Amino acid sequence: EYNITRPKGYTVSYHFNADMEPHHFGLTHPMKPFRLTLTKSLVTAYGMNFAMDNYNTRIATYEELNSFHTSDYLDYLHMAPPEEMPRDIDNPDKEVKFNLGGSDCPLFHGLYDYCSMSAGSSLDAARKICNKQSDIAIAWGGGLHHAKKSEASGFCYINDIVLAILQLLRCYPRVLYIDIDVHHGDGVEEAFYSTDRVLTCSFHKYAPEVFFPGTGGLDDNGPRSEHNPGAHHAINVPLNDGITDEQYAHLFQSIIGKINEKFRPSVIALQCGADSLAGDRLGRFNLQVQGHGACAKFCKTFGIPMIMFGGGGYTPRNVARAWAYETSVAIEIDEKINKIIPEHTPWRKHFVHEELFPSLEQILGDPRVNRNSQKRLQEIIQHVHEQLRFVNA
Ligand code: TV1
Ligand code: CA
Ligand code: ZN
Repeated sequence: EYNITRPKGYTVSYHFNADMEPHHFGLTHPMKPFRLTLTKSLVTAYGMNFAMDNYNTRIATYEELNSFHTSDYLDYLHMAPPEEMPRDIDNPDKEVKFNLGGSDCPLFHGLYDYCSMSAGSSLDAARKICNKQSDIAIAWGGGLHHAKKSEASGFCYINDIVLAILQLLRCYPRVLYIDIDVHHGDGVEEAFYSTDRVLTCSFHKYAPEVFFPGTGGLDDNGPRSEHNPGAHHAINVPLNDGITDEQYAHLFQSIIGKINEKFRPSVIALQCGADSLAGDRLGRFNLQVQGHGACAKFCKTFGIPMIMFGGGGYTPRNVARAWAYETSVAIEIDEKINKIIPEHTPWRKHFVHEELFPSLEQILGDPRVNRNSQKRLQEIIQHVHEQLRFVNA
């Protein structure tokens, strides 16, 4: 309909598993797997599928999950009875130990399959990048950055990002991990504390005690022992409520631009958590679809391979908008889509009475009071640039 053609000179792949959608964390739980289907239908409504290689992804194997997660954790994740079943009297303290069950990480029916599907998508994406069969691989079903090797945390059970990066490390010398979810990417950061082959950089709302997970201060750069080659390779950008597109773009470009110069990554892993958008049920920022998408757009200018993962995002229609827009950035039709919009709004098929990219006013949620002063943001940039003196490719 919009005559969408493949980008010239590079390949984009889209990794999707339709069987993730029927899984439910619970009626009131903020994580809604149907946002993945919503995104896919929007991408298809624009004909963007014609510009990409589309893969139905497989389930990750136990052995693959085991490349990061411990066997005792995986075994319990596999056999734990769903919440509504009687508790297993032989394993009274395992659920506490592994942080399974309870409100954030409930034990729902089909949980292990759901986790294996999310990980399978991210692993497929990583393999396509390794094989050079794809230059930008999209895995919106992944991005579950809080999971630890033997612990579930913050809606995340299996850390698909860590698994994917471990794959990338087999074929590329240096991986840059960037995390624009409103929460701190603690699980990925911690997994690579001891290597200088992965540099992690998370932008997030930071208010210890008040906002999850409470880590990721400006001075948190991982264990700083003399013998740790990974020292200084964890960068954190702590932010306050209400940050705007303009401020975020400035921060992102000066920090990621500098990291690119110093670290010289061979590949980028970008976690695109959409809970940093305005109007998110859990988030606190004021980013619009364009401001969020500008991060992917900037990363793309480096001309190195990239995986784009999903992550958080709790206002499903906005998640679909952001990830569909970021898909259009990957195939370089974002300008075209923006021009077409005034005449055709296929979005209406899905979201009656709402338009996607009005050019002037902001559309997502009510703006929050901006608690980020220019002075503070300048200090953050300065601080990060100083830290990067210790980083060399
Ligand atoms: C069930 C029903 C669970 C309603 C959880 C918000 C709910 C939250 C719910 C919720 C909620 C959190 C904590 C407190 C730690 C707990 C995918 C000491 C309205 C990547 C994970 C946030 C974010 C976890 C995940 C956080 C991601 N916030 N309603 N739970 N305890 N947990 O604060 O980074 O986006 O909120
Ligand atoms: Ca983040
Ligand atoms: Zn989040």
